Order: sequence, then C-alpha cells, then structure tokens
Amino acid sequence: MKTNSTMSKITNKIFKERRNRLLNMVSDGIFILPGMHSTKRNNDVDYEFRQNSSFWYFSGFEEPDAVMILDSKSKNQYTMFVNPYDPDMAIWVGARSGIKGIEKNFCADKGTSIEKLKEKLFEITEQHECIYYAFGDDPIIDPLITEILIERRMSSERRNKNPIQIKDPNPLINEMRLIKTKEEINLIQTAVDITEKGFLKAMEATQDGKNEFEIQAILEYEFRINGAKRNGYPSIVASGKNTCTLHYIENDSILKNSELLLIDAGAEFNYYTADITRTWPINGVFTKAQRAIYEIVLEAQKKSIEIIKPGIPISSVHQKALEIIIQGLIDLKILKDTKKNVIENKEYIKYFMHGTSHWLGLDVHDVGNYNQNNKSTLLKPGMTFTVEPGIYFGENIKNISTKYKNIGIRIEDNILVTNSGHKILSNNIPKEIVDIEKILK
Ligand SMILES: [Mn+2]
Repeated sequence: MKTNSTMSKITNKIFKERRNRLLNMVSDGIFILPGMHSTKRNNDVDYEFRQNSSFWYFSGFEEPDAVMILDSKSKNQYTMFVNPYDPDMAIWVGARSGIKGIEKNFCADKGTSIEKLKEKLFEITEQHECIYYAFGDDPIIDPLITEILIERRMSSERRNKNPIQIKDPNPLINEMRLIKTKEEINLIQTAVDITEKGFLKAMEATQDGKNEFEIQAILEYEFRINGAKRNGYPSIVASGKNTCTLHYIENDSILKNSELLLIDAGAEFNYYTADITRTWPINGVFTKAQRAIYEIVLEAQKKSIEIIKPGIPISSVHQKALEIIIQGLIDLKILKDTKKNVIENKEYIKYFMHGTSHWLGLDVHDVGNYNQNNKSTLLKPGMTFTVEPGIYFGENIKNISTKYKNIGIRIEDNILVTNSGHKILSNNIPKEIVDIEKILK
C-alpha cells in the first residue's frame, strides 16, 4: 500500500502548536519532560529504541537521553538537552542530531548538551515557583528535582527566595492526547489499514502443522512492506489453549487441526498504533461449540459498538458487552444463575476477566482518564478506543463440558467517536463467521 507520507505526517508546525497549547494551560511554570533512555537487552546489545510517547508528542525527536524544557517566561521557550554530536558514534551507530541539529531540524529555541543538565536546571528553574515534572518518570532527573526542591526550601527560609512546588504535568498532557486531531486520526487509520493487510495474509496462511511464529512472520512482514517499521506492541499469536492467556507472547506452539488461532496485533505508523484482535478456526471451519461462543462474543462486540456516540459514559460500552456475554453463557447453561445474581456475585469474571475498552493512540493503552469526579468519562468527538469483549475457557475452568475446553475468543475493533456517533476504523477486517470461513477456504 502506498501511504501519502506528507499528508499523514505530524509536522514541526504541529509539534510547535502542541507545545504552545501546553504552555497556555498554565499561568506560571516550567515543564521538564524527559525522553526515553536505551535499555540493555544482553551484554552490549540494546533493545530497539522507541521514544517516550508524550515526549515525542511535543517534539518528534527520536534519540535517547534527551530532556525537554518548556518555559513560557524565558526568551528560549523551548530548550532541548541532547547527546552532543560525536564523530565516533556517527561511524559506529549513526550520526546524532547534536545541538545544531535539534535547533535546525526540530525548531528548539536552544539546544544544550545533556552533560550540562544539572547546572542548567538550577539556573532555569530559578525564576519559577512551579515545576511541572512527573516524579518517577526518570531515574536521573528524579534526584535532580529533589535537590532543587531542597535547595529552594532552604534558601526561601534563609534568603527570601520564593519556595517552589512540583506539579504533575500528566493530567494536562493526557487531556490533550485523549482528543485526536484529524492528522492523528489519519495516522491511526493508516495503522489500522496496514494491520488489516497483515490479518488477511495471516488468515490465508493459517494451516495446521505450522508454528505460531511462522504466522507471526507473515503478519508482520505485511506490516513492514506496507510502511510500518514496527508494531505498537508485541504480537499475540495464540493457538489452542494459548488463546486463553490474555497476553501470550511466546508464539512458539504448533497449530493443531481443530483448534482456534487468536491474533491480537497492531502495526505502528508514524508513532500511532492500531490494536486489532480476530479469532478463527485453524482448519477453516468453526466447530459447533466454537461457533456458539464466537456468536456470543460477536454479538456483544457489535451491540456495544452500536451505542457509541458523544455524551455516553465509556463504562456503558463495557456494561452492554457484559450483559450480552452473561445472557449468552446463561443460554448455553454454562452460567446457572439469574443475570442479576451473576452480575452481583461476579460469576462471569472467570470467563470474561478484562475490560472491554481502552484508549488508543501513541500508546496502545493510551493515556487519558476513564473516570472524572468519580464518574465514568463521557465520550467526545475525537476520542479513539478499542472494543474487545472476549470469553475464555482456560485451565482454571473446572466442571465444564470438554467441547469448550481451551476455547478463547476475543474480537477487537478500533473506534473513533464522531460528531454524530462513531466510525469503526477497522470495519474491513472480517469478523462475520461466513466471511472468515470464506477466506480460510
Ligand atoms: Mn486492546
């Protein structure tokens, strides 16, 4: 698939607008936003680097160890501390942007070497009474902020300086990230479209005797050749009893004839991710028991999507899915009590133990509150999230007919709240039984 990269890119102009919006949300204060560090994998090998999402949201900068300072009072509103250019590094691992690069290519008002962070941080915070910093975010910055706090506390007592307070910037940032702009929606849609291609190829390639990781390779190959350089999270490619392990990522079992295959995966495109789940029979035809469970999950998923529109609480989506799943399990005599009692005693929880929805964006479990003032968050246009009910009969389930054993079924789509209702971004990925069986033939 050809993707129009200029249309769907977050430009420097947009990054700047985001920084300005954040600064305009506070009357006084300085934001200290650390980027990600590299993480060791083994010996001298690091894990693939991926920038912190909020840091990227305001900068587009992809190198490790950087720290962003946003300061509305200073003539340098946007200062970035970065690893300096290093000719040796350039030869071995690639050129860093360095101080010049961060100013020229990422529009920082001022670039500074990360080695000067400590001394500069004292200077920069001097004029302020409030620091926005999320304690616990960064093991190097945490103690520096503590030092500043202690120094200011002492000097305000002895030398008439103003004391300083620390505030968490995340509520402000998360509120911004929760509502997606049209550029962001385009990127999520592209990630979903790429993911769709992967799912279709994975379905076509499904065959007993193959290893889960072979199917994973086909799925992710499709992601790569369609423009997604990485996944939003490790793909879950689970067959047989593995379908009942919610975050199964070993992906190394052999596909068996009468079992199910569950794939939960998402391509990441320009930092925005999809998050899709489909479940299908390995031999191409659902057994009667698999079909019975699948139909319940599908109905729960479709009916809970139908109600999505601005103004309804996000919790009502889960509530709707839960009611349908409970009724379905009662009809199959798997649950043997009244709906009311099942809900009260949470008897459903061993079959459906996770939530139905989470926000989706730069992070697969994107930031944003699910509750505000002790009430479930009301949906607004521009919010994107998943709807993913499931039913699982894993090893923990005793006293169940053997025909249901090891069945795990989840169906997940990505939804955008629009002005008038909603849009299913992943509507083209087959989930009706007849469509799935047709592809697998
Ligand atoms: Mn999900």
